[in-house]
Order: sequence, then structure tokens, then C-alpha cells
Amino acid sequence: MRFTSRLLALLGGGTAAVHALSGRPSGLLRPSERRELLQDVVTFDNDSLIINGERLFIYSGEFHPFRLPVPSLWLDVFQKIKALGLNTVSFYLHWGLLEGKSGDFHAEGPLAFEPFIQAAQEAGIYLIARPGPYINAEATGGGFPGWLQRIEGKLRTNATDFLDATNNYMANVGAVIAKYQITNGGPIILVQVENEYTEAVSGVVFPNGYYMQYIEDQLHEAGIIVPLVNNDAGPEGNNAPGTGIGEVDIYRAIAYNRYSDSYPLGFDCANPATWPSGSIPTAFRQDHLKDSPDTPYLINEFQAGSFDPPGGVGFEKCADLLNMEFERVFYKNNYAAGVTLFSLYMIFGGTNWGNIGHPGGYTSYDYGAAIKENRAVDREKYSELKLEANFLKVSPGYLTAVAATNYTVGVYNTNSDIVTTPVLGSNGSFFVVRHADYTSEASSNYTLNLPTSAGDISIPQLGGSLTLNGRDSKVHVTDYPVGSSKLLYSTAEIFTWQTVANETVLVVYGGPNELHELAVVGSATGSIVEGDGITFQSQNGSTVAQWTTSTTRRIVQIGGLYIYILDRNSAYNYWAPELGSGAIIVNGPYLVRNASVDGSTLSLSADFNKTTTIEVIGVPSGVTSLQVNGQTLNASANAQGSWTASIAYSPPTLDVPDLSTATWYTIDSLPEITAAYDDSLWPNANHTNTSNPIGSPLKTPVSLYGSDYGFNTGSLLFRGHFTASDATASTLYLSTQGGEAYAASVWLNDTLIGSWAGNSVAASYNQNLTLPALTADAAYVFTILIDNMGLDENYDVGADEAKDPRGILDYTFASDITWKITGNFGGEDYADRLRGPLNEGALFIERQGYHQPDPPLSAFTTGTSPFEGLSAAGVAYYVTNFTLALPSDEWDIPLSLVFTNSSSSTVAATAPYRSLIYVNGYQFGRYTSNVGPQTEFPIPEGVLNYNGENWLGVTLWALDSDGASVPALNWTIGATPAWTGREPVTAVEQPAWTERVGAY
Ligand code: IPT
Repeated sequence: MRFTSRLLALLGGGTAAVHALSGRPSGLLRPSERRELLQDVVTFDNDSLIINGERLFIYSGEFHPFRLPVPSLWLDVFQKIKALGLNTVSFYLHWGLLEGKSGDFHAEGPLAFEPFIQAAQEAGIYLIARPGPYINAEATGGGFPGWLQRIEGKLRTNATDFLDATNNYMANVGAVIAKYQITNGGPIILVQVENEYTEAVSGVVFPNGYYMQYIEDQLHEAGIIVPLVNNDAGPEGNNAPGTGIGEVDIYRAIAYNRYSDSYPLGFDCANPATWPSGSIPTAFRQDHLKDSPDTPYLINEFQAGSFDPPGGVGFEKCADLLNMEFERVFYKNNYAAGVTLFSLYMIFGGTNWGNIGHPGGYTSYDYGAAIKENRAVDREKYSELKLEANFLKVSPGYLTAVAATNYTVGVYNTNSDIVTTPVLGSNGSFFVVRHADYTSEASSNYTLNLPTSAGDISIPQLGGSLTLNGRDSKVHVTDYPVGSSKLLYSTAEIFTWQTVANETVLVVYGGPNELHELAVVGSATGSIVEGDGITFQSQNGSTVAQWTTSTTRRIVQIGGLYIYILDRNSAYNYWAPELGSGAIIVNGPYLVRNASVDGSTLSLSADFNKTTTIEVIGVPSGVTSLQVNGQTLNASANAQGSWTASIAYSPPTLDVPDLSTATWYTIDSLPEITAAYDDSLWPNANHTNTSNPIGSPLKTPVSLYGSDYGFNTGSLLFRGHFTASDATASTLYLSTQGGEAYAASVWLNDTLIGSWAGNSVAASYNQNLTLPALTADAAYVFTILIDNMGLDENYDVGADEAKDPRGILDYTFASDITWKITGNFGGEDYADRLRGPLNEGALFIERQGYHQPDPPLSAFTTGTSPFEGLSAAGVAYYVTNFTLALPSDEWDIPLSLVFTNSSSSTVAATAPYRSLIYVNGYQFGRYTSNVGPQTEFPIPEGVLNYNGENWLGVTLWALDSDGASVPALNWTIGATPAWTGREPVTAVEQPAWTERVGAY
């Protein structure tokens, strides 16, 4: 059913109504009432979301389509998310990438996001759409297009010019989101309005309900009827249900500003073993009850990694800081607070290709997430998350259990170094245990005293004590249903349980050498099916089993229940892919994507990165053969009726070109400094005013801001013509701005007069450049190259930082200068419609399109490579082509380009230079030799054509007068190749070079 804007207006939405009214008009329906009239597929109460009548724990991860420009790989990532036991993905869209010119919404090829939504659906994943218009996201402009720099009105307020600017984008993305709502059979269950609409500088009306309402009306008018949520960056209650104009359907605070918050460990990955104290959220539950008691407790974003700034420590350290221990302690702390929609930021970070990053980051947006930038799933945090998400998936009782508002010491456990938080339910209760000092690395013994249906029980009943080893947290359960059995309690944690035929298999795990105990209600006797070392005893009307965790698996049977007892590392090898209404349990593979039964064949889609024995537990009846990735395996049944089969890992020989011996074609990419260069086709920089309020008033006779001329992305080049008024003018004062880690070089005719090589913190720089002696009345030209690291984010409403100009802020010079400017060829009328508005900058080879495949090599020469480089300041472009023939239908082979420095440091000891990497026309790296830290640049299959021809281009901007060279650059295989069940990758369109009419 699709609702017209007319009906929505009647129901109380509609922009017209909003403009005219200053409060909620009487007679119109409250949002909650309106929502119920619109749809009943996604509903909620104060416990959880209810989808199609079923309560669900929404376990979600953030994944941005625009950070992986290969649509055919989206399914791969969704499957890896689904394999974790997650059921939802939250995604931002980037306005600036989709509407590079005002009024020109354009999303095709890698920028089309409909296939992203379809891939989610194919993988069985729900979606939370977060179209902004503001997103933050460490993306250029925080999602805002550069042309907003020319808007006078304040961004993210109800300034008319700003609101008008959002209309086209919101109508276009809104229509696609509406089309794929769950109410129309699609996967989208929720839509987020704006993002962190929380903080403002003084002098603006804030919070501005009219702005939020305007966006909500845009969404409604586009036909969106699923509930709207927000993402308040603090427990401020902004726009919560009941607050009037601009209120959302479901409120969420991410509580950033307390620092004990949704990003509790912050963003400094330098000392990953050091957890700051005082950072664990303890007020989540109370804040939620204060702000929005009638809606479920949502966390739209919870830290699952970190960004890393220029000059930072690199994402492996972030993965170490936000590792499996962090997941154990902090995620379980959120379960203790009763969260029932939990979204991890990021689950897969991806890449800031084609200038989509902001200056506070670099090309990689790996984020230290569970799924690496190269899509490998070999971080331990991936496996830990799988244990937790699968547990919640089989624990429906959690959804209605009631979280305590505080953490108790001494009530449920002995040992005051430990706190227990109860989440009490009628269908299972959950007791979350952690160290009171959550940073503690101590090993602490404790016993529990838990309320159960058989009275308060002191656990372990069979003697001994439990242990919490360092940065760990456990969820102990009581009265927990497992099929037709019930656990009176379990100290061992639950991975999953599944009923197949009449048997229920329960998989539990514990840390190394820990004592654990569980009790099954009833009088069935316990017996050991596999292994030894289990003690059984009947107590309190139940059968108690106790053991010490070992790396050797034990299986016990208690009545109809088969309990697989594992240590945690072994549990990491287990998977529970959905099958029918339940799941099947598979032990062994590196990854299990999905399972299906067709007739008598059970088919698994799985990945292997070593020789593996695969075990299928709970083989469905009627199934007689096993296929993995389409190959029939010789499976044998063991005593428990499980199947085992063996997969030999024999990777193919991989032939990847050696760039050190490749043939390189080279071309000067700074012809501007040669005497014969003609810039008559360049745009004149002749605006004597700017409409950019952040850059007003101008300090220069004409605006020298890129965006005033439509140049919003990549580097900028200026040409300043002057006639020397007198021979003594010897200094140019120059103030430039390009964002943190940017650089600038200035030439007078063909002579470098100075460079700013950049550092990790300077977003702008002032220089006094000494000129050589000039000849009076002679004509000269400055050529100024300024890097643009992306536009700033716009976090504080009113500060309008996304309008911080890029280019020349100020200069002083004795002679009058006539300026010309260029950025990417065509500016907002960008040349490469497919790769989008942000991919190119001002360099000559970019303007000509030579970074695309098949450039006119007749214009190039051979004989020098990036390894010889340049002997003077300048910019060169080197390109090489090669053919790959990799067995990628069956193998997932992540390739990276690695810059190797002469020292082991991430910062080169050589003369400073920066390189852009172009792979088949896609800019996939911005390397800064003197800032770093990134040296390895993953290039996804699909951008690289694994079966066919490829073009790799590298620019070399030498900043010093002596030039620079690349010490070494080569391919590396970024992860153990996996024999894969992934769908074959279709290379993303790679338009080749064609002559650009009017290019200069
Ligand atoms: C959060 C933003 O919502 C998100 O877009 C991203 O920028 C993230 O921060 C950091 O990676 S909120 C912020 C206040 C922590």
C-alpha cells in the first residue's frame, strides 16, 4: 500500500502544515497514532521491535554501500554479516556523492544503491536506512555536497535555502527507500532521520524541531511509513516521542558526550591494551527510561572499531583496542541494560576511495571492524561476535526480560570485585557478570546465588568456584528454555541450540580451564556421549553436570538434550546457518555462508583457508548427500549421526605482476609550469564576492575558494598571472587551506618557490615565500597546487564547518594578480558520470581522463618508472597495464598495493611526496609519504579485473626541489586465499579513456 502525500498531510504530516504551524495542531494525530494507521508490519512496545508479529532482537552492523564500489561484492559482505548471526544492516547514503550538482541526482554503476538493498534481501538481512541528509561518517562534508558551501543559510536548520537544497536528494533517495520498505516486501524496517542532531554553537535555535519535522515530512511524502528513529549524540531527549514538532517514532541517544557512552573507548588506538577507566556505561537504562520509556531500548550506533586520523597508528591497533575482550565486556554490558536493537558501527568499514573521506581520515576506513577492509573474517572479534549474536538469536525470553537499573555487588555473587546485573524474565533470566573495575586483568573467583524456579541456588552446587579471567564478562542464564527441555541454570555460555527431528542440540562454551556447571530440569540421568571429565548429580529436581573447560570436546546427553561442551576457541569454529525455521550446526569451516536442502541433498556455501574437517550436526531427516560449494563430498556419519567430511586446502599458484619490473608509461602531469603552457581555457577566478558565509568577507580581491567555482573535490590548481611592478618584490605571503594533512606547492614560472609538505594536524598554512629576482614589467605566472583532503564534517549545528573553504584564503603580493582556477574537469558538471562527482581532482592527467583505462599512450614516454621518480619538484604520472587470470570463481584472493619505505616506519625517510593510486580509473589511494600511516591499499576484486586487462596509474607529486621517488610499490596478497562459496564477482564498469571535449 502506498500513501499519497495528501493522505499523509491529513494524518498530520506534510510540509505545508509544518511551515504554517508553531506547535502541534489540535485535531491532528500524534505520530504514534498516525504510525499505527499507516502500517502494522513493524511495531514495537517498550520491550522490542515486533516484525510481522514476531518479537526480534535486532542485531545490526553498519556497512556503507559507498565504501565498496563493487555491487557484486555486497552480497559477500551481507553473507558474512548474516553468518555472524546478525539479522540487520544499518547504512548511510552520501548526499554529496549522489547529487554532485544541485538538481542532478545521479546514482548508477558503483553508486547505485538499489542493488545494495536487493543484496541485503537476498542474504536475508533487514535494513535500517540512514539517508541523512547529514551523516557525519568521517565522509567528505559529513555527507553534504560541496555546493552547499555557496548556501547562505545555516546547514541543518530551517533556513529556507538549506531546506530547499535538500528536497531533490531526499525525494530521490526517499522514493527508493519507500519502494523497498518491508511493507512493500522489501528489507527496510526503519529509517533514521538526520544523524546526531544534538549539539549546536550558541546563536542558533536548537534543537530545531522544524528542521527535523521537515525531513520527516520529506520521508513521509516519499511514501515512507515504517517507523522513524533518530540518533541523538547524548541522552538529551532531543526529538523523542512526546516532545512535539519534529518528534520521531522511536528515540535513541548514542550518549557520546558523557564519554561513558556509545563509543566508550574513544578514538585513540595508540595504546590498545590500555582501557581508560570510568568509560563503561552504567546509566544507559536510567537515561532510556527518562528519555523514552514507551519505546524499546535502541542503540543505533555502538562502538565496534575506531576511525584513525592522518599520522595515526593504523587500523590493526584499532582492531586490538576494540577487540574480542571489548566485545565481551562492553557488548554484554549493553545486554545487561536491556538493549533490543543494537547496531555496531562499523561491521565492515571499507575504503574512502575517490575522495569520499574527510580530512580527519585517510584512504582506508577499515575501522578495525569485525570484517576487514579486504573482507577477510580472520579477526578474533568476528568469532566472538558470532558467539554473542547467535546466543541472542535463540533467546527470545531476553526480549521481554526486564533489565535492572543498576549493577549489583554482593547480591548475586560473592567477591566484591565482581558485579552482576540481572535481566529478569518469565522465559529465562540473564545475569551479566563482569569485573567491577572493568579494566581489571585479574583472575577472580566467585560463586553465584541465583533465584530460580527451584528457589535460590548457590552455584556451583557440586563444589569449586567460577572464574572471571581478566577482561571478560559472562551471561549466566536461569530457567532458560531449550526446545522441550529447560536449563535451571548454566554458568557456561550458550552459543546456540537447535531442535532437529526430536533431538535438541545445545552448544555451550567456556574460557580456558574454567569450571562450569549447568542443570537440566527433570530427573533424566546424564551420560557422556563423547569425551570424559563430566560429573553428574541430581539436585533440586534437576540433573547437574559439572566440568572444567578443555580443548577436547565433550558431548553429554541429558534426556532429549545433547549438550556439546566446548572451549571458546573451539566454539569459534561453529556456525549456525539458518535452515527452514531453524538452523543447522556446522563445525569446521573458516566461514559458513548458508545452508539449504534440495531433495535429499544438503548444500553448504562455505569458505576454507586451510585443510578442514567439516562436521554437520543435526543432519535433517531425508538428507543423504552433502555438497559444499557445489561439490559432492564423501561424508561419513559418526556415532551421534553427525556427518564429517574432509576438505583438502590446495590453493592455486597465483600469478600477480611484479611492479618493480613492469613497463611503465609516463607523462608530465604538471605541464602548467612549462613556458609554453596555455591556460586560456581555464575558468577565470573572477568572483569579487563569495556567498560562502564561512569564508566571508573575502581577504583577496577575488574568491579563490574552489567551491565558488564548482570545484568541491580533489586537488585545486591556481594560475596567478602578473606583471612584475618592480624588481624588488621578493615575497609572496600565501595562506592556503586543504584540510588536515594537505599539502601545497608554489611555482613561479618553472621554478619551485616553496612547498608545504603537510602534517597530521594543519588544515591550513601560512607561508612567506621568497621569490627569485624579478624583472620589472616582465610577465610571470604562479602555479599553485593545493591538495584537498575532503570537506570538513558539520557536527556542531551553526558552525557550518562543511563550508570551510578549500583553496587560497589570503595572500599579499606587490603586483596585481589575475587568477585562474581549476579543480576536477567540469566541476559540478563532472566528466565521469559513472565513477561520480568526487573521484577526480585538478591534476592534468585527471582533467584529461588519463587515469582511466587505455589512455593515449602516444602522449606518454617509456623509460622511467615511479622508482626513478622525479629529479625536481613537479607531478608525474606513471601507468602500467597487465592482464590477470586468477581463479576467482572459486577463490577469494584479496590483493593490496603496498608502498614500502626504506625504513620500517610508516613514514618515509625519503623526500616527501604524495601519490594517488588509480586502478582502472577508480582512485583507490592517497598516499602521503611524510604523514602516513597507510602504506597498504587493498584494491577489491571488481575494481581490479581478475580475468582480463587492468590499468594501474600512480601519480607522483614531488614536494621538494630535488624531486622524489617511490622506494618500492608492489602487489601483495592481503589474506590467505579462501576456497569460497561466494558468488562470482562481476567487475564494476570501468569506462576507458575517451577524449574529453574542451579538456585543458
Ligand atoms: C558517530 C557518528 O554518528 C558516525 O557518523 C561516525 O562519525 C562515528 O561517530 C565515529 O566514527 S557519533 C560521534 C559523536 C561519536
